[in-house]
Amino acid sequence: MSTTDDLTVARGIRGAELTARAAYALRANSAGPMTRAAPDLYPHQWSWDAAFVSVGIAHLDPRRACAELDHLFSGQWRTGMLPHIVFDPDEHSYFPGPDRWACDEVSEDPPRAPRTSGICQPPVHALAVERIVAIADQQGAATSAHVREWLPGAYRRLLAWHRYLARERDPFGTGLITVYHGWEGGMDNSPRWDGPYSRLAVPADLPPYQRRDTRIVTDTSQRPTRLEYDRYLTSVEELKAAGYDDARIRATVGYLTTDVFMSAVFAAASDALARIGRALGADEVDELEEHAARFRAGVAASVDAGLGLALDTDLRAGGTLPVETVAGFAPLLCGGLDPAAEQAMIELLGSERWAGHPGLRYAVLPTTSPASPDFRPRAYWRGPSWPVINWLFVWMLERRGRADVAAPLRAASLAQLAEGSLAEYYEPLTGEPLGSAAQSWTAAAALDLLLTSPGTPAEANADGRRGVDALP
Ligand code: 2M8
Repeated sequence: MSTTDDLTVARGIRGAELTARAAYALRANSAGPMTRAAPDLYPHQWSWDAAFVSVGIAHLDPRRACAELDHLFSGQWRTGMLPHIVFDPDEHSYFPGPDRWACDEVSEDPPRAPRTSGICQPPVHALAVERIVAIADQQGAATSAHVREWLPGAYRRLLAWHRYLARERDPFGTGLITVYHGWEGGMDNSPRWDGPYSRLAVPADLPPYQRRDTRIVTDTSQRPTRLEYDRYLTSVEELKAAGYDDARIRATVGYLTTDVFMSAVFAAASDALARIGRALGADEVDELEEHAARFRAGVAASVDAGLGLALDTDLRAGGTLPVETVAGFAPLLCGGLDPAAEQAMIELLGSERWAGHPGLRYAVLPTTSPASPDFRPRAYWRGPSWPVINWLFVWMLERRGRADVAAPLRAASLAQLAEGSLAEYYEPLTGEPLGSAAQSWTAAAALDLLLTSPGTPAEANADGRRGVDALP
């Protein structure tokens, strides 16, 4: 691992100062054993945020990184699902909170405490655990031993989570994850979901509600609209009516899609979990490798020849959702394309429709192509560039041996972050920070990009062995 001092020399005061700010933000957002996703806007623990955050924290204190994930695991349902939010019982400033979800009133599956939401998010957790092991291995024998002791328990939790996804979210073996709510894929108001949500009728008797997010981000152009929230809450009521039971949900709810980005994350995470399992001498390695192969193939088969991007499917109306969003690059996260198709996708990524668009302030991936009619540069997941997403692409591309493709994204991401506020997302044409400042996963992205060397396969130790493979 590079040290902050090396970075000071290599990059000037900016790198050192950004490192310090990111470390400070993670510490300041810490609420006991968990980290708030953002100081005010998101005062609870979100699932995929926690995984990213745990990697950032690992650079500072790998034991605390393990505790972060243990807190998330304490919310795991008996189905194996890791819920998208684990609520802090002392916090009441976020909507929808646990009373609106009412999971423990309608289902026996969630734990009695902590209270949680009733949906899930992209399964980046095994990827994070693999990184934590690698980072801890570089921080001395005692730290490494602590994480190794923790690893078998984490592996069992992750195994249950992966089995839940493979069983309940892909019951017909298509290699694509089914999602029940636009919040599950994490890109809430992405134009990917406009079609399916437009077909969801908001009932006249939707229980009234008061949003809290627009009290914190008062420029409403940066947040989802009222109609979008009505639809999100309609979905929640339908899920609740189905008792959060997967079979009943699949049979009854009005909004149901596949998610190619989440599927690619699952394929890559299944590779990681299989490697962890093998290092631990576990029995489930073949099963995990089967998941990886199945979902890699499902993602690769989703590429639309016309757009050159992988597309989601509307499972209610039928048909693909032809929208140019960053999720379409999903195959680059997990592999599976033949070399010519992968090369074509890489060229598209650098082209004027994407990171090479001449109007971009920084040559990072925005969430929607600036050349698309769906592009809205301030509107949350409809156009802004998200550091955490660019970090994930850098990380996965480097892991897949494509440091050449990752390098410009890495450099441009750091240039964007040098602005210093660690924003949730950025206006891609101007570089203006938007959403929450001091967002935890942005701090984690900054730390990891600053403290790993460009092009170094993220899980490789100094001797070239992968972290988990180096376990006894
Ligand atoms: C955003 O989503 C939450 C709902 O889950 C919200 O807007 O209230 C998304 O960016 C999501 O991906 C993220 O995990 C969450 C916390 O950062 O915020």
